[in-house]
Amino acid sequence: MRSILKIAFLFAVMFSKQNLFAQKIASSKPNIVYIYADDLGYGDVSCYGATKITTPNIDMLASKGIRFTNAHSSSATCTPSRYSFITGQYAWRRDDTKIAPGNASLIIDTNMLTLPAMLQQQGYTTGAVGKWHLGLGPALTGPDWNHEVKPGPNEVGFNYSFIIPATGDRTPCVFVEDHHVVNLDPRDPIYVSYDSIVGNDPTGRDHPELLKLKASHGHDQTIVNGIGRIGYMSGGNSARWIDENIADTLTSKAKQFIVKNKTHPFFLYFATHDIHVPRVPAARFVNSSNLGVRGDVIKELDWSVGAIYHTLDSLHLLSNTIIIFSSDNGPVVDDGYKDGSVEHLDGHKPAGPLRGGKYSAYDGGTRIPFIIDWPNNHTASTSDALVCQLDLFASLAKYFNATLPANAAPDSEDLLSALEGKSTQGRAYLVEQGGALSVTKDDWKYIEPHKGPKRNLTGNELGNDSLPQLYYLKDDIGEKNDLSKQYPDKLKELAALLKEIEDKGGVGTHIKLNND
Ligand code: NG6
Ligand code: CA
Repeated sequence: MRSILKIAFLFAVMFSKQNLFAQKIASSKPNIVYIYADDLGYGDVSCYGATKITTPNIDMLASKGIRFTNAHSSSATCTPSRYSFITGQYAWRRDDTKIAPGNASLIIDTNMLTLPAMLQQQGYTTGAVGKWHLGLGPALTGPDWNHEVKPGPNEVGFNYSFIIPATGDRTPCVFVEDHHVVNLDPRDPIYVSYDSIVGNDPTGRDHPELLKLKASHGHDQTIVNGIGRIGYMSGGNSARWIDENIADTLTSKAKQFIVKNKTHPFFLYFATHDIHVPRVPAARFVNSSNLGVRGDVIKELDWSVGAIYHTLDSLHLLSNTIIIFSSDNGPVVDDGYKDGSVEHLDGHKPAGPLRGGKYSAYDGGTRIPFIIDWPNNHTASTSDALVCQLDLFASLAKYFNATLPANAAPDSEDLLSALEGKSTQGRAYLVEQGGALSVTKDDWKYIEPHKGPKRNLTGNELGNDSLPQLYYLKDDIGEKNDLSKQYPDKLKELAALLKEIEDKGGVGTHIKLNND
């Protein structure tokens, strides 16, 4: 009897050890879900202080995770921010990373080690669902919409992709899944041009009477689904998206990716179309907020976040998944369509206390909501550490104790301790990109002189000035008091720092490729 008990005891120990071992493997390779909203501002969600709108699902992430108050996208527009996130390199180091047209060639070098490719090396299955906006197709010719659309996400580290090629307001208005336009009828090929009209589709310029959404600026080329776009297209009629269904389509593709990959580590890059223009929510979100259509698409975005969260929950994956929520740049209200957002603001401040928004060198351009919900963390915390989305590359490499090649992710810094909430120490300094570049260090912010206009055509403040500007963010988060005259030495010091960073060509953590 004794020996039977002994054997039973030994078995129990072995199994619990094995169990622990299994758990350890699981937690050293947690799933990573990166939810990347578009044009969502620092003040647009209730956990960052919005009072005229509630975002319960985004707030739920914050209630279990770390909410960063001084986190930045690398740029105040989409293409450069996404480029930096995926490559770990400041986009302004290259001059071809500005807002990309819908027929741009892939701007990421396929020989570069990207964040998703690094995760593939760690055994992850990687998927990109949603807005791409980093170009597609070979350098000289651009994308071939009617055959294989490549190179693209699948050539720079994603095993699976289901994407909006550029933006919701740019042609072609079709989804591309793993190299192919979804639902394309080969008898109705797609042609796209950003120079001259193609085919016979009406344009917003010539047929404004056909528009269900009028433009306030631009957006007067081919009409698709009653909306004038940037760029011309013809053909591909069976493949054209219906704007009202975009959030449902993307959310369901993201859910499918999670379900399909639930048994091994996965990385999901879920880049929503919300809340970019054209703002066209599904019928059930129309009037779901009190802030007009811009509020309604915030509600739709919040629903998408909840849908992803509940999918993970139903598959019992929450205890082994890192969920990160952020936005690619600051907010904009009028971004080229007369959709009533300006009229319905009702005192809501999309950038919260910050000055400027999308396109701006002021902090409203790049300081964005950034929440990390680590597995098995059940309390809310806040971090004021200065962090940037481009730091996730080196920080995740550190998480795996992986070493990167010397030339990989040159501007990404290992801030793992800060991102885990174990340290309050963020970056020593960060370069932010509006039109002008700026550098922030020890709460001082220097904005380089820039000849561009003070406001763009839709009235958004750009932060440009022919003279250099200096602000002390600790006392003046709204960048109201330019201290450049009072603190000439500080101005000089930061101007020199910015130049040094520009000249250096990347100062990130240089770690090598293999696991230690
Ligand atoms: C601007 C568009 C704007 C938006 C932006 C890109 C006009 C007047 N404005 O040129 O609507 O598409 O480009 O936004 O056409 S981003 O979030 O993808 O960077
Ligand atoms: Ca954007």
